[in-house]
Amino acid sequence: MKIEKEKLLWMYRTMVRIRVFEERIGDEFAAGKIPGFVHLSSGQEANPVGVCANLRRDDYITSNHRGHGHLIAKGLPLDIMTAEIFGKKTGVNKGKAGSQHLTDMAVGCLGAEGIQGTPVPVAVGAALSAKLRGTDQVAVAFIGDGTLNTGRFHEGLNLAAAWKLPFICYCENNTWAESTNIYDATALTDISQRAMGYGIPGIAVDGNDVFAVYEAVYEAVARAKRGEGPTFIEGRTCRRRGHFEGDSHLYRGQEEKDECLKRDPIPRFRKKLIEMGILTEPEADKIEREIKGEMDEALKFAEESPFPEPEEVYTDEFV
Ligand SMILES: Cc1ncc(C[n+]2csc(CCOP(=O)(O)OP(=O)(O)O)c2C)c(N)n1
Repeated sequence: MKIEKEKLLWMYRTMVRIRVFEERIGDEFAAGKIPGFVHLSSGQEANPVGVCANLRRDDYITSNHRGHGHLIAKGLPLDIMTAEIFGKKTGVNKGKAGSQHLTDMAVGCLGAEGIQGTPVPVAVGAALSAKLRGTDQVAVAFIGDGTLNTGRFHEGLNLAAAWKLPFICYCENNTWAESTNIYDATALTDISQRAMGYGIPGIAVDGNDVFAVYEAVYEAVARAKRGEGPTFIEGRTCRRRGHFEGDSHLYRGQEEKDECLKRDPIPRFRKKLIEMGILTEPEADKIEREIKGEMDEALKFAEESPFPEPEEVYTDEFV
């Protein structure tokens, strides 16, 4: 499939942006500057980028606890996102959402959710709204493999299939749900086969290959826009870090961790773009430098911003 140069460069830049963001947020958390929990998505960047490269700004996404990459790929600026994670008043949700509930309607993000499974019915609702309003918008729910056994997943996917809604369920299968492996908790580990139970297509792709993700989602978006209903896509990926920052991460063997580092989607994409003549080594290095500078600015903005006033604690709870 041919992807235009401008889009390929956006995809590369966005994958690097997510990696730089996540690694710096990890450092800031370790330095005690971030309240609450953070769950980083380093290693999984090809999934949000391959998905969101197919979406318009007015398409919808919902996300989970490991959501930073999804929001960055959908267009949320780093400064107001960093400020939000720092709990600051200038954050995209005025410092009241934090890492796990980042929301920005301006870029079609209906919210990250800390409760597993919730991204599915919320995105299905958005897909129903698009259908009723007669728009050609699509809605994507990002979930992890640990969410497949929740009732919300089943109820949402069933309804979306029955009503042929413009919905895509994208599952980042990193094979771990906290410290529980998919092989210990799920009988059918070839999870894209589950789609058969809903009467919809189920596709499995290498979630560390951004081209493979892009192509699968391209087809799913076209199907949704034709009014043929949802698609379930499994991106087979791996996380480079622990479940959350501070996780001792002892439940995974060294061999598996090393294997994940070798599967890094970013050098793989970079190499491919250089072979294709889209990018040169110096241009790729420049992109990385620029993004590090952008992140320095975002951190400065977050650190220098004030916390919300105590009297604001009950405002903006419902909008
Ligand atoms: C309904 C519900 N049950 C349990 C939890 C606790 N919990 C938080 S993250 C997580 C694992 C999620 O795994 P997965 O969906 O595979 O995503 P990953 O962390 O691998 O990205 C669990 C069980 C929760 N947040 N919500």
